Amino acid sequence: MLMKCLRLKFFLLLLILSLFVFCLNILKYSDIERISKSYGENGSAVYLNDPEDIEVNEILYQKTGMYVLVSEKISVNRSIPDTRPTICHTLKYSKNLPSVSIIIIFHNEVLSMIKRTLHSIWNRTPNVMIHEIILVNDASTEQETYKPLRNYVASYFGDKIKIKELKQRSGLIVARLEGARIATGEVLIFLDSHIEVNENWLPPLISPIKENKKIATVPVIDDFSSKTFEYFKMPPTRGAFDWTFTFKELPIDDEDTIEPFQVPVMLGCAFAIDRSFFLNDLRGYDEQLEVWNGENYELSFKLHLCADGLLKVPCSRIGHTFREINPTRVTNHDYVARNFKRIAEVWLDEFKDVLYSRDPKRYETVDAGDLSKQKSLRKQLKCKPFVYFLANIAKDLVERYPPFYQVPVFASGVLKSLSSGDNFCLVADQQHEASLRLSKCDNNLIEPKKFQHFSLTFFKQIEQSGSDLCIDSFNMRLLDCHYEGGNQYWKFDYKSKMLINKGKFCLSANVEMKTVTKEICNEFDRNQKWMFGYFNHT
Ligand code: UD2
Ligand code: MN
Repeated sequence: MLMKCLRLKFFLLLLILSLFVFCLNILKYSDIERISKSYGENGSAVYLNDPEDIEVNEILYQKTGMYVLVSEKISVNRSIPDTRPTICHTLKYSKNLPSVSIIIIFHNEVLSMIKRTLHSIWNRTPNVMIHEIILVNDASTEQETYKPLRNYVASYFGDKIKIKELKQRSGLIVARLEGARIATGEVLIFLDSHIEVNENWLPPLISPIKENKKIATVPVIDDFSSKTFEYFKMPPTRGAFDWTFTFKELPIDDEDTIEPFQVPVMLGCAFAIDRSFFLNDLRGYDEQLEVWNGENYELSFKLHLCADGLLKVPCSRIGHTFREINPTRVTNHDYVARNFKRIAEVWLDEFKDVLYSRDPKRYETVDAGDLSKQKSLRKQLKCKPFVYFLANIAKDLVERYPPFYQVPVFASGVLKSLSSGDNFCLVADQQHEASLRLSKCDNNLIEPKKFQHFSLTFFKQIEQSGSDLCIDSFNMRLLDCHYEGGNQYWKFDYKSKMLINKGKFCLSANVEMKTVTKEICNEFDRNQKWMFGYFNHT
């Protein structure tokens, strides 16, 4: 009897439970119904009808660069289209990915947009992967506006979200560093405060960092309108710049690729990097960069020249809105020129003059400040010369935005030995591994026969003209030009007339044997002195 009663009770309990689940489902569906009728779902555009709203909205736009009333109409949990290539849906990622600290900085940003940024992360990220989210308020001026934020995040997201208030306006570079310093996750993710992350954005973004800590990764950046908030899918591109340091994009060969690929520079609004690598090895950003702009170049150059580079991950996507009017700018001095000059002085080598030549007055008058810390960091990390970046990572940047109006060769024609009065020139067969010899110089010193025709190129390689072969100091033969400096990097010293490799070896003629070798440089050795048929002095 007792058993029967218990069984009945059990069934009743089960029935009540099923009813409860059923009701919950109905609620859930009606919720979806409600949301699908609300504004901006699936990333669609939203417009205002009420003339009064439209007027207020325009006033707020001038202040914030966004249609504030439109943003407020849209749910913080709105859906956006999944813009990933379809193959991404089937990829599997390790369960043991590093924990992440997400750092979001803001100064005077639209509150409803900050909230949507947070909710998009919350909704589209496996919760266990989020170690913490750190919001850094870079001393926004209308503090009252942001007061409710503390309670809001506590009630929606619990204690995973921390807010750090900066006492004084520090600019986005220092604000990010302040966030990074209190972060305790293994990987840092830096985000702007007006973004919407897309489906499963995080695992693909940090997977490459689990494999190699000496890189940073960026997602493909989609765009949404700062007026209608319509969400647009964007193609994957390679970030680059022209010689005014304006951000530009270069194409990639295969837009459907899902493999992470190297890109020259990042935009800056979203990237992931190992915390210890960023703070301890790369020493974060140059802390003297002010307010906004340039830090994305600085970090990208460091990554390529001193570590293993910067990868874009096609399966990770984040929407960001670019504003035409920006409330975060400061107008009392040209901090952008100062930032650019700091970066140019430290990282650009001889190419800094290319940047300055585009606006000489601006750069002459601006003081870059003390650079000793940055310069010694570059030495300490044994970073490659800037030409490596141009030649290997951004070769098409040079083609599209030639640093010189015409990419020059520094010298060309015959390469004549000054060793004796015998008129001997360098010659080599036009083939891989060809050895270097001396023979009587062609009469035409500027346009000699092709086996005697060499150029000291823009990339400081001695190329046999018309071939893709370069003098390689490894075995002193012609090898395929590799644009990576090292054995193929030759500096011509005008004064001593020596061609110097790796700072110590010099191209040397042996007139008796009719051969060419590398010897330890010696200014007094006539065999090490050379002359090109033609020098380009521009
Ligand atoms: C881009 C980047 C941005 C940054 C910048 C270069 C994208 C899409 N955005 O400009 O991340 O790399 O280039 O510096 O890649 N902020 C502060 N304090 C300030 C100024 C700005 O906290 O003094 C915040 C601001 O609220 C925002 C973030 O920094 O969350 C980036 O500023 P932005 O959105 O004005 O920069 P954006 O997107 O035009
Ligand atoms: Mn932004």
